[in-house]
Amino acid sequence: MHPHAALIVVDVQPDFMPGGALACHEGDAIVPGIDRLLRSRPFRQVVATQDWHPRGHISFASTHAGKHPFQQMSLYGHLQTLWPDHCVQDTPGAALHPGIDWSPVDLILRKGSNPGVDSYSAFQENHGPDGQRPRTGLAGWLRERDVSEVYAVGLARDVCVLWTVQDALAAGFRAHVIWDLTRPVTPESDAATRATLEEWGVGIVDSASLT
Ligand code: VGL
Ligand code: ZN
Repeated sequence: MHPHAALIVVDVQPDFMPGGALACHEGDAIVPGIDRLLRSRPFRQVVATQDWHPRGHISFASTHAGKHPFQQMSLYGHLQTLWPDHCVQDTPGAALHPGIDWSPVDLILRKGSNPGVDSYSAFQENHGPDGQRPRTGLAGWLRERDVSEVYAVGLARDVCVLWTVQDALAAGFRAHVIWDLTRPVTPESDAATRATLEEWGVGIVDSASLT
């Protein structure tokens, strides 16, 4: 393992598990592998993100009269997918998944708490009303700790993991996805996700190759 690598564990929360409010396909399958990876801790730093929305969040279909989950709408000039209510602050579905021992995590980053802006990536919020994407400070936090490359696991492969990796690259980090420790909201998107990652120069690796 590269001595300057960090692991980012994205949104491993009950609401993204099968039976949850916004289920990822086979989302639960990644839980034991992430727990094992955290125990062996082959990374300099470990960051976990936690999707953490207030009630009535702008990304919830229920917030918009006549809209349905998974519909898209234009928001501040960008396409916003509308989701079922999920990861509402202080509900059990928003907890960090109880099947993982989170004690090796150095930083837990909550995102999506701005009621009017969605936040997929660990590095930046989605576009806000002023057209900006406010930074979370994670890039600086990692640089201060001599991190130059990141490995991403978690949920969802086609949404928050993908956006996190894209912003990691934009912030100047090398990026890898541990493919077998991610799962998508939309399994049909897998081929496109893989092609996009390859085009960006993101390393696609298997967890077995890390230990
Ligand atoms: C996510 C949709 C909405 C994710 C979060 O974690 O990928 N997707 N909020
Ligand atoms: Zn969300």
